[in-house]
Amino acid sequence: MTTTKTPLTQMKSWKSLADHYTTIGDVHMRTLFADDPGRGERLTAEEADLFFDYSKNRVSDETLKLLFDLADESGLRERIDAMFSGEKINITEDRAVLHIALRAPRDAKIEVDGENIIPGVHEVLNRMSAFSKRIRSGEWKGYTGKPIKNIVNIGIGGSDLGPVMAYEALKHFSERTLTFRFISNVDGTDFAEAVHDLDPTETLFIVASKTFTTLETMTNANTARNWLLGALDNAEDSIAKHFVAVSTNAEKVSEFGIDTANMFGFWDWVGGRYSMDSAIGLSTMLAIGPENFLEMLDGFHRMDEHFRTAPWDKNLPVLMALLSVWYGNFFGAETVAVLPYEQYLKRFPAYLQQLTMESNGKYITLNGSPVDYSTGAIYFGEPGTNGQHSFYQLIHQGTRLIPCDFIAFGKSLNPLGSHQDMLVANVFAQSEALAFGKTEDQVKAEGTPDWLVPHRVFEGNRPSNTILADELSPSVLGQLIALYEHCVFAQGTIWQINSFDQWGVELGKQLAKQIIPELESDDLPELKHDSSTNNLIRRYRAAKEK
Ligand code: G6Q
Repeated sequence: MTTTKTPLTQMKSWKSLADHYTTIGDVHMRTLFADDPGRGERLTAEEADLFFDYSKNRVSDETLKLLFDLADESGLRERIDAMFSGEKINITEDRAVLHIALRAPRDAKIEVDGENIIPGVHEVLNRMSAFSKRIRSGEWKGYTGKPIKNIVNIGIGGSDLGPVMAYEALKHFSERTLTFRFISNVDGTDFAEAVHDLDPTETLFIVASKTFTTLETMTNANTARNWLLGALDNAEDSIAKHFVAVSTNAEKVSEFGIDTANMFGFWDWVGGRYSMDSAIGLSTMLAIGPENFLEMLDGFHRMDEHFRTAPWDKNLPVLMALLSVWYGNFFGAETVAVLPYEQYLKRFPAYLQQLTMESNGKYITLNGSPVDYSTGAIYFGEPGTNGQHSFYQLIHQGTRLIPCDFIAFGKSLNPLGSHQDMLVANVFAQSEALAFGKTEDQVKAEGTPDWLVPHRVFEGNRPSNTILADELSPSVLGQLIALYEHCVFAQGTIWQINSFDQWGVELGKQLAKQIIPELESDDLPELKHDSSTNNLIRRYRAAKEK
């Protein structure tokens, strides 16, 4: 299936932006702020608990107008409506894209193939809540009668990154008598280290896999089963007490030996990297409790409604998306740094790496033709202030333009003396330094010797957004995630790509399946790869035998 649409670079608004870039591209933010002193208050937007300051960007009102024209000409409004109404916009997999249904209220109505999917969503949420209460209260007992103390999520990619990130982000709200671990890598070390101090009789495994066929997850799940059975005299009926599954594939779940009564389902209209608020978030609910989980869903929903209804100039995800397109396609920026000044968000950049790059790392348009412009940027980041003592140098004085998203909070969940003031002072100092820099005259006025002056000049004009909220809560986390989810979709819409498939991960998976027996067989089989791969396989086999 293909869609007909004016190619991006032939759109009127695109051409106007290209023209406009020649006049504004070099204008310094010092000038933009000097000419418009109210800019810092004006170029802001607010929704739910998030305050968004986008004034420190290389844009004028004209730039914004042209970017909004681009959103219109790209049919963004229609695409948003199509997504929310359950149209199968993931055309290469013939699927609707309805993560927004996972957080829709009970009385909402969204149809897929003629069926309202909302009652099913709430039915699973109810089952997750009932199960979480049984585990958290100690009512659910392991095979030997002991309550569960350890919860181990086994999953990878979308079935791991969201749960890990959310657990870390909301640790403050978590039940501290429970221990949470996450196993994703097929590297045996991940499993060994995760369970080395755990008692199998007090451990519950959540096998989280949409397909229930993923090599890494099934390998780890089998190892977990053997680990448990090894401690319980191979009592197969212990599995029901120590394993639950989160999946769309009931058949494979029961083949593995998990009672489907202990399975929490979701649907093919939830993409892996958009699934942390589905049953894939069971570990999150076990950690923070059903009420907090529902509060998080409410935060997502508030951002969903905002994205669906707000005009572009107030629409946080759309503003973020348009700014990133502006830098990526007109300034040649290749990356975006996400810099949360909140230790609990330490895994947020890693989570966003998948959300952004697996979604928008595509060079083929919805029409099936190659793009002639850049698409998805490289997202990376670390929590502040740590990053400042590491890679920020390149953002300040390197040769590349790296737009930054700073995320900061008014209050700390762990108030300690003046820590929070110091933390937040650093956020504001960074965005100020990036935007305005330090001129040669300023450096000289400090008495710097002439030869050292060029090294100490900061040219500035480096853009950033600042997202400010009062405090990190389950709802605020939901708002932040939905903000980036919708930003990704808006970017993908402008680039005319499908943000919801991931064919790029397939080839490596297929080849690995072919290579596994070549590493495991007793005798060296005939190798038919290229000379490099053949040689590496031989070296590995030799190393194994040493
Ligand atoms: C996400 C991707 C991918 C997926 C994992 C795990 O959008 O599709 O990261 O989540 O490969 O897949 P399963 O949940 O099927 O094991």
